[in-house]
Amino acid sequence: MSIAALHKKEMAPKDYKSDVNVVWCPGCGHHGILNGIMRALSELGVDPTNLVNVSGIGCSSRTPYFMQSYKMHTLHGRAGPVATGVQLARPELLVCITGGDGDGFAIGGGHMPHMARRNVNMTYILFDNGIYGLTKGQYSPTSRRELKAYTTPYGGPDDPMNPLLYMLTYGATYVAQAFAGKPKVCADLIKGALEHKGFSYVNLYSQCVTYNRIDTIQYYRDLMKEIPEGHDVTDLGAAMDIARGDGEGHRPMGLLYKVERETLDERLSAIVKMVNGTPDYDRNKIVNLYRP
Ligand SMILES: Cc1ncc(C[n+]2csc(CCOP(=O)(O)OP(=O)(O)O)c2C)c(N)n1
Ligand SMILES: [Mg+2]
Repeated sequence: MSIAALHKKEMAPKDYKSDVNVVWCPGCGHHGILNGIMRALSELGVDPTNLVNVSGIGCSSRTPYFMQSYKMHTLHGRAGPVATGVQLARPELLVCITGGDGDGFAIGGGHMPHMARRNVNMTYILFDNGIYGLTKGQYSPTSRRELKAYTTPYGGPDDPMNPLLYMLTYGATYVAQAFAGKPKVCADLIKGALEHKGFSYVNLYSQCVTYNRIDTIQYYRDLMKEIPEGHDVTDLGAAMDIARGDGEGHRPMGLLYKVERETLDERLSAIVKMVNGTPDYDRNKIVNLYRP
């Protein structure tokens, strides 16, 4: 997708809302992220008929229902491969995944590195509440050890993973983080992600007021620290240092990394062009090379 080439439409953020009732708990951070997404779409003037929102399963994965766009609510953890297929089949559309920490990093974890290393031209917005919300409170790969969940009533045995370091390591070309209590910051980072050519990943902390009672909005307010001005977003080493944390227990808020790299659809179309432009290309000959 090139956002500049898309058909534009002037719409207020609330116009991106569908007529499906938002069923999240009152006070859930997911509301703030939804507002941030709609604000970003409005500022970019995205025509909802140019947008495909793909999700897996979870409270956060219900986002496509609440918004105007084409959408696919797929299987738990499988938004990535489905969205990759959509992007390759219809590269002229804007493709976006919305989903949770369980969906993305537990059952869907096997797909994450491949979206990043292949630089699939789409955006992944991860609602990170450190819990499985929809299934009523099991600990997730991003839960803190202190969290007493149904599956870890005495606290967890595992250290949480670091989604930012993970995405930087595997080659995502846009990596950002914020929290639901700052919808304007979320909107700005999502806007940048949607405009970016390549795989953009936005990690958005979200308070789960029902099943994760320790990661409260106040906890996130104290936890998040804006990335200092002057950070060079093209410096991978500097981005990784920031992703590791400041040593005082804070987590970064803002844009960590943004670079240009060839996307999967560009590389595939180059291969197709090469094959079509080779007069003596014989598909069977090449296939036969691999036969015993
Ligand atoms: C194959 C499969 N396994 C398990 C489930 C049950 N399940 C549904 S949602 C979910 C976890 C959701 O957590 P997360 O992705 O963090 O989203 P949240 O609800 O917290 O927004 C699980 C385990 C399922 N639907 N399908
Ligand atoms: Mg979750």
